[in-house]
Amino acid sequence: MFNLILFGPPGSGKGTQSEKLTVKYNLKHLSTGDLLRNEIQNNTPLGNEAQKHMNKGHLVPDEVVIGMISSALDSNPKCNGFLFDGFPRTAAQAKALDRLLELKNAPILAMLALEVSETELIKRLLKRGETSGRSDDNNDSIIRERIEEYHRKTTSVAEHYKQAKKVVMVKGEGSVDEIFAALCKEIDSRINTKA
Ligand code: B4P
Repeated sequence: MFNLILFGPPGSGKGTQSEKLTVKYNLKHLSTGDLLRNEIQNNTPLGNEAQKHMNKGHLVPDEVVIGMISSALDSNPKCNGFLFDGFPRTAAQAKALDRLLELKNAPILAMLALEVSETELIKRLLKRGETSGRSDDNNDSIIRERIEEYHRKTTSVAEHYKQAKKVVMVKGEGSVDEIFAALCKEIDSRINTKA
């Protein structure tokens, strides 16, 4: 079993690349963004709480997100490994994930960090906002707030994994296939070293 974290600012392509990586490596995709949007769509109390934060471009409280991930891990005891997409996003989430994975004796193979310029991020998210129906994508100031929130609370998560020498920086600009090939090269070299 091996686990990967796909890391990067909003719009860096985490969701896009996760779809391809989970197929190639037979991993269970855990996107906290998708899990939260699912709760919102189902009009659950958790979804209603999450929506208030997401609509402002803010992160959802740690305890909500950690609880969701913990039950998703428990619901998939037999999978080949997990691809965490958009999680962890705070230092508290990173510590909680360490504890949860320790219990399963299933460490993180790598944190793959996508690097994309701010101009490109804003362009991509506004473009997605034209069709996605996502209220956090179609407003320039909410998008900027999401990027600010990333700098305030999320960039430090990479430091946590740098200490364990797990962080791999990958250029997130170029075609989807080029970026996918670069990610696979990094993953394969780590799987081969482990074997
Ligand atoms: P998320 O759903 O995680 O995702 P995202 O930040 O919108 O971006 P992602 O990087 O996945 O972008 P994508 O591939 O789709 O977060 C949404 C919100 O949920 C957060 O703001 C927060 O409020 C909440 N949340 C989620 N997780 C949380 C957590 N752990 N703790 C607290 N709160 C949490 O790509 C974006 C666009 O770019 C797409 O349209 C795509 O087609 C395009 N694109 C992708 N790759 C491209 C390429 N190479 N070239 C050109 N365009 C590309």
